[in-house]
Amino acid sequence: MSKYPPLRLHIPEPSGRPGCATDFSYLHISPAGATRRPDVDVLPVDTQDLAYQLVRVLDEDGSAKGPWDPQLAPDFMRRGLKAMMKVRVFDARMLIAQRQKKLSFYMQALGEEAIAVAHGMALQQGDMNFPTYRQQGLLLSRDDVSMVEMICQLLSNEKDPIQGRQLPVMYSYKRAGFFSISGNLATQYIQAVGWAMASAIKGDTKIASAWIGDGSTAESDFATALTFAHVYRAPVILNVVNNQWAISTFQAIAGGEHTTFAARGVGSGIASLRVDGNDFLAVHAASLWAAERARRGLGPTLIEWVTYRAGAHSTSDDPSKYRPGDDWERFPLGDPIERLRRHLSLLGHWSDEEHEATLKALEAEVIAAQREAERYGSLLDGHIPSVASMFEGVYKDMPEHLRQQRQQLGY
Ligand SMILES: Cc1ncc(C[n+]2csc(CCOP(=O)(O)OP(=O)(O)O)c2C)c(N)n1
Ligand SMILES: [Mg+2]
Repeated sequence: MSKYPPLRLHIPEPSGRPGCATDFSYLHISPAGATRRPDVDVLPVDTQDLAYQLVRVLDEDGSAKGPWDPQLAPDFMRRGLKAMMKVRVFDARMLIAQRQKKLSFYMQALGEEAIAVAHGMALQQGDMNFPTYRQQGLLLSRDDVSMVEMICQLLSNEKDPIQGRQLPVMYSYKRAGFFSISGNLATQYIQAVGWAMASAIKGDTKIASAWIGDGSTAESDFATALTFAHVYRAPVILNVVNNQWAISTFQAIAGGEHTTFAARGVGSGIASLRVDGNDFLAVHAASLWAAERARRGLGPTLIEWVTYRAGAHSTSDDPSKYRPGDDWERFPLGDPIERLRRHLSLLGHWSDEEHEATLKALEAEVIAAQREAERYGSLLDGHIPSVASMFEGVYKDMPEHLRQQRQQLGY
């Protein structure tokens, strides 16, 4: 007989269930302004404490505090606020279009808008993001990406730039620093590191930005990417968007319980930060810090963005089955749009009237873009790319067996 009791497997559980409030104390939220800001040439090992704290700038009352305040010009912040509002309006409208069966599938970034928008605004032309499906803010915050074209991709219509070969939301914009989204989670993380290594091998000045969700860090590609990034000091930013959920699976199942995702970076020899992802100023400041490290050849930075996926995982998901309905309202980091709005209002650079007018203008802009995109068809009217296009884009010279198959289809 063993002197020990029988072993038991520990199964992490979310701290809230439908009808029962979540105790968010597990997030260990530090006050705004409390976390130190080291120089960009800090050694990875000396960021250990930062991997367990939270970089925050915006206080509850809307004031900016502490060493991470990026001291942004009001116009820049107004641009950021408008871009976040645009993402939210766009998402709401596309969600309705999916319910109307005009598109087959949609994924919102509700509650996470600050991350992609403020990060994208910290990068430079030529840098390359390897995004997941929740970083539409990287595209919608740019002037050189047509909203009409994005909607054509969602509608899988005749003007879909990728001809229906990807799920809706899986955009691809090389010229806008947006690598094709992979439906196979985590694959893009290692590709981003490889792209960054290639940039360094060529002696270029461009950097890569890799994106992954909390749940997907459980994929082995995540660990492989960290090893390569560390060993070759790749000029890459390793973003982990911890929105607490991976469809219906709580982040603790991917290993977030009693530790942080940022700590994975430090453990791999990578400078790491844990940042309030709903704080536009903190996201921008941390992104600039990491971009500067990468560009100066100081190595990769892993950033865990703490946020909350306020909406359903996708249009195929019903979160009321697995979590409390009012979680987002009680989430201690609040709503990213409301927080920047409060800050700008406090500075006298935004008003309720301007907010309402902006919302109206954005709604009109999205509706107009949708109308134009629908002229080229939608799933509802069956105006999808020609079947013949299925045979294009793989082979330079079409092999005989494909030529025959195409002929059999009458093309
Ligand atoms: C390799 C792989 N495994 C599983 C899936 C199915 N899947 C799609 S999204 C998702 C959840 C991902 O969660 P997370 O990484 O936290 O990202 P989030 O959706 O929260 O942004 C899963 C399991 C997939 N697409 N690819
Ligand atoms: Mg997640």
